[in-house]
Amino acid sequence: PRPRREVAPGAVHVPDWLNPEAQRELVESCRGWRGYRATRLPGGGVMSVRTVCLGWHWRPYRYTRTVDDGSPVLPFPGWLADLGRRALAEAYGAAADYRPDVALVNFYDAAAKMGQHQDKDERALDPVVSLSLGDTCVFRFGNTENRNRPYTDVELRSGDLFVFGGPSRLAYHGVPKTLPGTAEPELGLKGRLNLTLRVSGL
Ligand code: MD5
Ligand code: FE
Repeated sequence: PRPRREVAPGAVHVPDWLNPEAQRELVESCRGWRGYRATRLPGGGVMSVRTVCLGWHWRPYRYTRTVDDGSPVLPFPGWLADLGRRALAEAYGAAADYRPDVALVNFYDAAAKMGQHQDKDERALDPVVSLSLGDTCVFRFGNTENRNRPYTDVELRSGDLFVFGGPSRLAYHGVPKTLPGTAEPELGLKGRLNLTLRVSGL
């Protein structure tokens, strides 16, 4: 990987953390998880990303044990928790007692984006581990007060790791756009996948 960069206290970007083979394997795992769906928002909107959840099902304001159609949530694999611990060690430079039990896997097609929001549906404030695959995106890392300026735009590329902890855990953030066609053809992914590993506290 290239050197880690602390974008804000507790927010660490490690470009190029996953090598091409590890990226291909993770894309294959994402393909195997079935049931990607657009999440409906309480205000009547529908998110443009398609999501599949592991461990717990996320819907705005809460985590549930079952998917909305009543089917069980896919399991959170042990190897993914191990990857999360390695990610934390890499970002913070210290072995970590980190036990993620939820993953949100988001697929972005060329038109998808994610508005500025806080991730505060988790009952625990452990760090969030974010892994990016496929097309590059513009990631907007903001402040803890509101969804407007000041913010910093960071390009996240395939293989990049980002860890959000400490004072950055509740920062507003979003994805104003992806850059279609920027993925390496060898990856075999059209669009962008982002995995976030979280501790539900449930
Ligand atoms: C993405 N996904 O690139 C982002 C990466 C989401 C989401 O935002 O909710 O699925 S995760 C970014 C994140 C998580 C927790 C805290 C902060 C950022 N932060 O403090 O900026 O698709
Ligand atoms: Fe988020």
